Amino acid sequence: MKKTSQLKHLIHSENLDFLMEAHNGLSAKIVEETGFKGIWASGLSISAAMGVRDNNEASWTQVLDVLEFMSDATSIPILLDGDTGFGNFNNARRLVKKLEQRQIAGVCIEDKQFPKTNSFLDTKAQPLADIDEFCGKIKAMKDTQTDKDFMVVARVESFIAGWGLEEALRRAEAYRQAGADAILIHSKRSDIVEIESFMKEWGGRLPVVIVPTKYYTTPSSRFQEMGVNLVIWANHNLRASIDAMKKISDQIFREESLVQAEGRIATIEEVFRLQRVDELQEAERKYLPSV
Ligand code: SPV
Ligand code: MG
Repeated sequence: MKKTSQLKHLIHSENLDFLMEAHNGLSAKIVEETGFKGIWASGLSISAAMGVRDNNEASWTQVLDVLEFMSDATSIPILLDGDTGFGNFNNARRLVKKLEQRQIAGVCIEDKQFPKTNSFLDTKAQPLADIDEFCGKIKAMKDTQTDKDFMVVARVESFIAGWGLEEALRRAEAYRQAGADAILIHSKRSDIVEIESFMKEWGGRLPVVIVPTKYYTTPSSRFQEMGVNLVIWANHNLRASIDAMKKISDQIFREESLVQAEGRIATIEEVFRLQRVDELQEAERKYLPSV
């Protein structure tokens, strides 16, 4: 099945499905090997891995380069965190064109303003996009895609920006009418009060995607009961790698030796395996002149 159709299926199936975050080719491969059926190409994680902030400091083509490696390395679908679409409708539709060329299965855009700010940063109010402008962006993206199964997910940031349920529903309905394939409803509360209230009133008009980073103590069975279609584990490979890198750097720095470190990290052979060195060796036997 095409990657777009795989993602469409995950979004539409009755079962609760999960996307796991990846931020480069290696992490994307690990996510696939683990058994996940799809990948979240997280804006936070990709920017952090590049050493910059989640404020569109990395250009959209730099993000595209990372995605190309992720897509080439895997056969499961990737949903890109497309932030605000990197500009107006015109930038967003060009993004769709370039994503399709790289076999990216879908993109999520959020109704904030460029340059965006991470939803969990409390530094200042997060201004929302004008509804009509955002609807025009969704329409332009849907009109641009050439694969009918490419997914455009509209992310509603009303709760994040301090608005109530009414505003969230008004926006989600407008985005549905503009042609969005699914709604991502985001919340930074540590409980599911906002998500629950939205799910009740939304009534399954379109599939719903959630990101339970802050309400992580909620059992996934509860999400299924509420009628959520897709859950995104949004940044956990990045955070795991930060921890692992800090620990091993610290140990090697202090001990000025590799003796204790060696047994605590992946072997070089494992690196080769993940790079598919075996495939190249086989190709060399086939294509290089034998000596
Ligand atoms: C991301 O992973 O970059 C997201 C999800 O947008 S969140 O950080 O929860 O806003
Ligand atoms: Mg993001």
